[in-house]
Amino acid sequence: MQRISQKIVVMGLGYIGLPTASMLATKGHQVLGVDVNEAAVATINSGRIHIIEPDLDILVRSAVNSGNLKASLTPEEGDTFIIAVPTPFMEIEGNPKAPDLTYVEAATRAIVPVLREGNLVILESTSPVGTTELIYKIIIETRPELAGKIHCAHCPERVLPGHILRELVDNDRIIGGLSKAANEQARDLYKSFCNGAILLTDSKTAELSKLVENSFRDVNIAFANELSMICDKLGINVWEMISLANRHPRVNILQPGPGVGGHCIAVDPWFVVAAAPEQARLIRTAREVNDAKPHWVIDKVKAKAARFRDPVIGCLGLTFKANIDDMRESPSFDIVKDLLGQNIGKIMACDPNVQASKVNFPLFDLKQVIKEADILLLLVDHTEFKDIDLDTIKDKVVIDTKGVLR
Ligand code: SAJ
Repeated sequence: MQRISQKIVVMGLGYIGLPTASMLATKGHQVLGVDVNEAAVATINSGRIHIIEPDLDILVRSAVNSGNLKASLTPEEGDTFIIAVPTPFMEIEGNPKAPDLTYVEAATRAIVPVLREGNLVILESTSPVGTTELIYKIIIETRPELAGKIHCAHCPERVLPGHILRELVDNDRIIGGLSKAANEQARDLYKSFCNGAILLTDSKTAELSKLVENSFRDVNIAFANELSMICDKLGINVWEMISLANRHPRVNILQPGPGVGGHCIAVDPWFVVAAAPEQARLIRTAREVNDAKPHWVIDKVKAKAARFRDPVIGCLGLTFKANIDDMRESPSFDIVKDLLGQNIGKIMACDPNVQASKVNFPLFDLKQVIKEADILLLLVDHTEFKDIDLDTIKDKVVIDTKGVLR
């Protein structure tokens, strides 16, 4: 491990920026975390956190208490700048799923005035191919005297929400620099906290490999979701069938669900499609299959509800995956919202991880839902739902999108 202390400015204090900034601070670097959210800046400066992630509160507290981590609304001079801001999609020129680089561009423009010769600018945000070059261009347009004297690299984040701190240290990292010097400087920085291999390449290869990792997972989940619909048509238990097929030494099918959520896997494949629409046919189709799955689930519920006079429909889960509180791009949340507008019966939504103030419809306690529901729709495999006593629901119609109530 290298232990050369640096002054590091981290732009964006969300699910990636905050853990990275805190990790660097606890390794002895002087870190300034910058965010546009005033409340988040104040919370972090008081040693607390504004997002939910296991053990992050402890890491942030220790980083702030050590004096090595400070949060601010504006950047200052430093040695290295890390950009970790969102890259969602938006409608641009008729393409409804085009990459939105507004935040990356704004973060870059914010650091331009404080950059110095020899600085390293690292883009961690998942980005379309060519974004690292774009950052360099933006810098040089305003500060032409820095041409050839600023180093830029893409180092895509690859951590899994729920396991961020462990994966931040253990995962291999890809670094794609615009120059050899950029690669070497970035490698030395990541070596200060990363136990995984550090793999050097060029910026475009690094950008595409990150997008492809998430597209790979999306395509494989689409395969599982397609199988769930085929099995439903043929009257076959998809969970049993997949577990049997997976006993083949070279088969590893993922699990079906109500659709694909989160801010990464449901988004990043579109960046590949936007860059090569004619070639990315499988990647586009996988997105379409996964995006269609919530509608298939809604139709299932409507068909079952039609058999009752005034059905009570218990919906278990709102988040985009198990044991987190994150509802971004969550198919479960979208399904519940849709059912609430359908006038097909009483909808009782339940999620032990979601605070009532975070949604604009009533939430019910699990026990009450189990007692009152005619139809139980399981949408998220939270631990609390896995622990449901099957005897208590044996008289109900169960639509189990995650295969846990078996
Ligand atoms: N899902 C399924 N079936 C499965 C696995 C997942 O339906 O067998 C669904 C989940 O329920 C969820 C969605 O897919 O709705 C995505 O969940 P996830 O756990 O697969 O991934 P994320 O979005 O939490 O994190 C991903 C990770 N990428 C890969 O595993 C290739 C993570 O390593 C990335 O850092 C992260 O995206 C990111 O930030 O890009």
